[in-house]
Amino acid sequence: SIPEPQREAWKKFAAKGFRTQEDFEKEVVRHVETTLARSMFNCDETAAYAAASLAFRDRLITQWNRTQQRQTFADGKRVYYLSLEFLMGRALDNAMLNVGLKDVAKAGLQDLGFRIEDIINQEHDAALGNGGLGRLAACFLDSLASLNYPAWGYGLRYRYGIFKQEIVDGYQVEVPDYWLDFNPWEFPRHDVVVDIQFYGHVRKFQDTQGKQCSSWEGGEIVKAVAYDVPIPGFDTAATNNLRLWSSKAASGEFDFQKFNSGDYESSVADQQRAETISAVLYPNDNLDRGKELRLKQQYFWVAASLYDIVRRFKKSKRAWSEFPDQVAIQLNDTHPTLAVVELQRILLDLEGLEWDEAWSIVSKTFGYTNHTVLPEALEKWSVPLFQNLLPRHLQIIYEINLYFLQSVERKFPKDRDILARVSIIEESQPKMVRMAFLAIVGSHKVNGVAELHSDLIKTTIFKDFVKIFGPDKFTNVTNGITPRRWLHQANPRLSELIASKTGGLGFLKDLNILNDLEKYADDKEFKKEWAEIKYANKVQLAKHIKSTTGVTVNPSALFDIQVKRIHEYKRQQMNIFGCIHRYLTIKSMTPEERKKLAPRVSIFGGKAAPGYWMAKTIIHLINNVGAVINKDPDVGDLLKVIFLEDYNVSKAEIIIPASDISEHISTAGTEASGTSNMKFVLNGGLIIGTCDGANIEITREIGENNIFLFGNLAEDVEDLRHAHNYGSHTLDPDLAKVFEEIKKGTFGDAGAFSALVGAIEDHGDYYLVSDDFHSYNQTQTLVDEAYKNQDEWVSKCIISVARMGFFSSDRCINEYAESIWNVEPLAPEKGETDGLGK
Ligand code: NTF
Repeated sequence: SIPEPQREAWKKFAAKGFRTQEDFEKEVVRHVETTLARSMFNCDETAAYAAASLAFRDRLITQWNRTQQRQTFADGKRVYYLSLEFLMGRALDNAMLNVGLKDVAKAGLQDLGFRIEDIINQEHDAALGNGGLGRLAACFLDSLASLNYPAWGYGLRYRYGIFKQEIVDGYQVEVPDYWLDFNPWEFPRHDVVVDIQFYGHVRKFQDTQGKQCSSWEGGEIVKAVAYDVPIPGFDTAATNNLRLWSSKAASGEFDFQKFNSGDYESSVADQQRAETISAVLYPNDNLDRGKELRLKQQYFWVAASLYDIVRRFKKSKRAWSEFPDQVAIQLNDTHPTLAVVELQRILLDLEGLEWDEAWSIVSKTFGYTNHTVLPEALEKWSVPLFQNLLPRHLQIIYEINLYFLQSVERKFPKDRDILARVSIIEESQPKMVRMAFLAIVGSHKVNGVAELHSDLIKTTIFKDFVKIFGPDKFTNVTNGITPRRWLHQANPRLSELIASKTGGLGFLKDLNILNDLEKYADDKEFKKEWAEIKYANKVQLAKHIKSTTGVTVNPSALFDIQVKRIHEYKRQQMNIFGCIHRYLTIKSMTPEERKKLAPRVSIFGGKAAPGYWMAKTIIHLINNVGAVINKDPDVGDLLKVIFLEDYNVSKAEIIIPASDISEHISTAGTEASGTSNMKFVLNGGLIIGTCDGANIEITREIGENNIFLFGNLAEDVEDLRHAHNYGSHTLDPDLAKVFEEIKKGTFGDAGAFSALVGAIEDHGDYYLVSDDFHSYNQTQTLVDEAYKNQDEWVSKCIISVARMGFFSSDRCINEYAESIWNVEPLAPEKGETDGLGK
């Protein structure tokens, strides 16, 4: 660092963020003319976006510097959130709003000849995630910064995020998402590079004191390079860091020795092999495929992150025993579970601690969040694969398991079966490492993400572990969403209306303030403004639908939306069968009867994993059904079926504020929480849903009169499945008619959909579509009726929004901080906040 006498100069010339419109414009022009080497004669919208982003990035990074200095100086406990996915979406709008300078930017851009909306729309989504799990991580980062927690996110800098979805002839086609062409939001840290080892072997030896030691040797080295993304808090100068690792060949560009000896191709191949590690996000949601490259990604990311965390801790020169007082690491699902093993290895092999001492530090440091009970999503890695890639880690896992099983045996000496059930190693062919069990054993707290889900993990998949560790190790933290992005940014007019009635934007920091809205639930004037905003949002979505699909929809119709990853357990198939049922009903009606119907637009969106054939079939059916219904003159405006291509975060910001009703209709007990349910209600839409995940708590909060619940309960699912397979399984009569229509070829070649129909008719109907179909349609009829009474409908929406305070991710982060991490916020000093615009 700079010696004391010279620091005055540094202080005098310290970089400052702009505050005024004039300063903002100066910064934009400077970036256009210098950083981008352009001028007013060739500054297009892309360049203007780049320059505006760089102006904000400069501002954020000065705040970031101060935040980091303050945290280092305070020397308190930090949180590290390890997630293989961060589904951030766009950054510019978010930065402008969180810093409080959107108005300044808007005026400044206008003065320079641009419309702010056009500039915002230039940005490519940062789509480093699949769905709910990755978006939750992004909401958490926003809350951590907004609440001034000293926290870092650690992830991978994929060159390709989740694929772009195109619909061609009704089929999903995947196109690579190369998003790094120009990304002004990241800072490469070419000085923060970590060597990561793979393969090799373990050498055993005795040290000078005669102690048995192990050393991991040989194999190959790949470099991890840090890229930092500043995370601005809302209405605070605190700016946290998201550190993403990128892989690079250890030998630099390529191997010169090989190159000089004429082996050009293989020298480049080595480099490419190294870069492959962080090349692409695996596009599976709620599914584990066990590919070696995925395990490589996990170790690469975990080892680099831990190296960083340990290095930071060692600077403070504290005793190792204080590590858990300085460091809390949260495992976002089992993907980073290797961190448990890596920290044990560092303490044991590199720092020379004894096993018990090391293990006591490790198991106090980690917390594990489970996000699913679906068996196909629970990670397992084959032992031979592990042995080859991470031989030392496998040894440590075996040792962890040995001590763990010994403790279980001491506790339950008479129960022989329990050992096989809870062993971290599954005795299959080949043997498998059960990552969730490893995560439980290596953490001090395990949490589910909604009440029902947290109860389910305790009574089903982790039942034995509750017996072993006691119930206190298991807890619930119901998910939340950031109101900054999901209300203020996505629905600016609604946010403004709420602000006008609740005394400003304070509700964005304390969402319980929304309670104040309840007294307007019967206020005529307020309801009118409310309804106008909803209508305007629907007009905006209708335009998007027109421009992307060519279909005209009536903004006065009921907009019924289901957007989320396509999955059998989420039951988009039930929704589209419901649309067919509605279509058949309309066709069978007289024109007089039709006049009484409420017009509806059924809107679907979401990606199918590229290898998930059934999910792709569902997309195909939705598109084919739309193609028939949308041009049937008997139907007209009464029903339209739309599939929106390439659902992502920035599209969600247009879609969610435009819903009247949205569908959260998973088979009870399968959706751990769901988070879009919260976003839809917060934006003044009602929901139709099953008693699953967070729907249950949403009902508790907003009242059962304000939600349309239907279907079988989680506690009955097992018996129903059993009855399908061993008893008699009669198909719901309405569903039978729907299937008949599909088989007739009304929606194209029936053969294309035979597996989808067969799964229900002949193969056990695992997701209970037939069992819930009647109650689903009945409830949709109730929705139709309720929607006809607009006055009451709007009141329901207002009351629901007023009661949504609980679902802020701020509440959620405060719960983690208090009950799992034991960390305190560290607010910026007064002067630091002064830089913020209002
Ligand atoms: C998802 N889990 C769940 O399926 C959602 O219900 C939940 O809202 C989100 O996590 C966030 O908690 C997964 O994606 C995974 F990976 F666990 F399968």
